[in-house]
Order: sequence, then structure tokens, then C-alpha cells
Amino acid sequence: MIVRHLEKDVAGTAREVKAPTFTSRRFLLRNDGMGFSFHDTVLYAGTATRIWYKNHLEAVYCVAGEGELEIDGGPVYPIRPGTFYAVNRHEKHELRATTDLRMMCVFTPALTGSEVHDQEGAYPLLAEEPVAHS
Ligand code: 9YT
Repeated sequence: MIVRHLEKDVAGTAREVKAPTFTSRRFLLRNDGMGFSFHDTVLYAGTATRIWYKNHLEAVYCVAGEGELEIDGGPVYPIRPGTFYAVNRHEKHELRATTDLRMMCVFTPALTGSEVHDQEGAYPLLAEEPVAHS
């Protein structure tokens, strides 16, 4: 079993990755061997984040805050607590946070930990062997 607490085990450690428009707290990473990574992400109020995950699929569930999701060439969806979306076709999109927006995110393949968005809003595909967890 893996048991972690945000304040005790994630925040302020290498599992917390800060980007210009968000902070990503990564509870599960590739070397946890689950086959996906799990992140508690806070997008900062007043920001817009361009995203294009060429190498990953992502499921997202909003638990706090208000904002908008715009699919390139497609609709704009309001984001509020209870909104779920899955980036199942590598769609280019933009996330706009009206207030701080807290999102629970699952990535497959799992992130290894240190990835930050490149200029296109993608994460690189990094190789790392899973290790057994005690
Ligand atoms: C949905 C979202 O917050 N995307 C941007 C960052 C990503 N969730 C991450 O790296 O945690």
C-alpha cells in the first residue's frame, strides 16, 4: 500500500513541481509502478495555460475553483467543482482559471516526476524503469 499526505509527503519536496501558471503536487509517479501518475494541481487565478499532450492521455476532475476549458477549434466548457474531462485524443486546449482552480489529474503513461510543459504545452516521454515499492 502507498499512503501519502499532501503536507507531509508531497508539498515542498521534489514531488511538487512549480510552473509559471500552476503548481503540480505529484502523489504517484512512474516509479510507484501503478501505470499512471496522479497529481493534485492548482492553476493560479487569472492565468491561461496552453496544453498539447502529444505523448500522454489525461483525466481531470475539478474539486475547487472556477474557470474555462477551450478545445482548439471547438467548444468552450465551464469548469467548476464536479466537472470532469478526459483528454483522450491528444486535443490541443487551453485552461483558463478565473479563481484558483484545483484539479485532480491522472496521466498515462505515468510522469516520472520532473517534467514541465515545453513551449507547446507538452510533457516529454521520459524513460524510467518502474521499481517495486515496499
Ligand atoms: C489539468 C491541469 O491542471 N493541467 C496542467 C498540469 C498538469 N495537471 C500537471 O502536471 O499536474
